[in-house]
Amino acid sequence: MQPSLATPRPQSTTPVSNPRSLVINKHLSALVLGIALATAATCLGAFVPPAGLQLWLKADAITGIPDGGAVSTWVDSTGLGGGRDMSQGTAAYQPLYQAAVVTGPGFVNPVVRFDGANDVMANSALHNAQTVIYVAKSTANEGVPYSRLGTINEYFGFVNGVGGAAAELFLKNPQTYWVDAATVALSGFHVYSGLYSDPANANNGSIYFDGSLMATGTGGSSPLNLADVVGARGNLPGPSYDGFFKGDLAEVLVFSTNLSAADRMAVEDYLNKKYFVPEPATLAILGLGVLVLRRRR
Ligand SMILES: [Ca+2]
Repeated sequence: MQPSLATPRPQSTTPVSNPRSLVINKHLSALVLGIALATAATCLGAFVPPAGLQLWLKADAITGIPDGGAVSTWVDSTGLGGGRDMSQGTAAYQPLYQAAVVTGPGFVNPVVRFDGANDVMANSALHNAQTVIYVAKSTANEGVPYSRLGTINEYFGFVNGVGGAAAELFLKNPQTYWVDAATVALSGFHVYSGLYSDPANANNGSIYFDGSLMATGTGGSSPLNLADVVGARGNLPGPSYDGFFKGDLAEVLVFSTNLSAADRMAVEDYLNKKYFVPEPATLAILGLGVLVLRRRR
């Protein structure tokens, strides 16, 4: 005869209120917290982007602006200098800093919010751009989160379907779409990657959505020495802008090289961990907390 699965396990007789075990648990908890926080800081802080990085915009690198305040400068984090900071001198065209938008267990990330009407920022750094990767959320039908400003402009963005149900991603120059017509479900924040000549895809133009290849196109691009624009499509002469982006930008990385699959995935993994996965510290604390509770029964 099979033993009953419902047979209760013997209960531990260890008293829950043992003062000594409480002191030990407090010390253990403090130690675990310290180790876990250090581990989390190391995981994110140690990220070194692949070679060729030309622009690195992080909303969490913005300081001194209160929640909801206008952003006149979005500092570049490459350390290269050379006029890479994004700026907007006209108050009505400045996007807004939102302090706590991309949140989850153990992490809070700010964004820069564009109004879709006239908000745009540009820099004066002239550099090549072959790979663009960003974390964004679109809240309107059309918009260009990142583009290039020059005699030939190129842009990378997406068109939300009505109601935000679907989207087209595109990688384009003024004459023709190189990559288009990838329809994807869209809501919330995602990691978007675009390469003008993807070595992992027969050197075609490629667009990835959360790390999955969504669309390809032939045409490619010779390196172009242009400045950066976020929040709209930059055009010359003028400069003038259209295709204003309505939504939130959390982070943008631009490379002068076409990243290998391994390098692209390393960037996507860094962004995924930062914006979408609970901190290792939180997981460690939660896991060990359960362990401690079980052992104290
Ligand atoms: Ca505005």
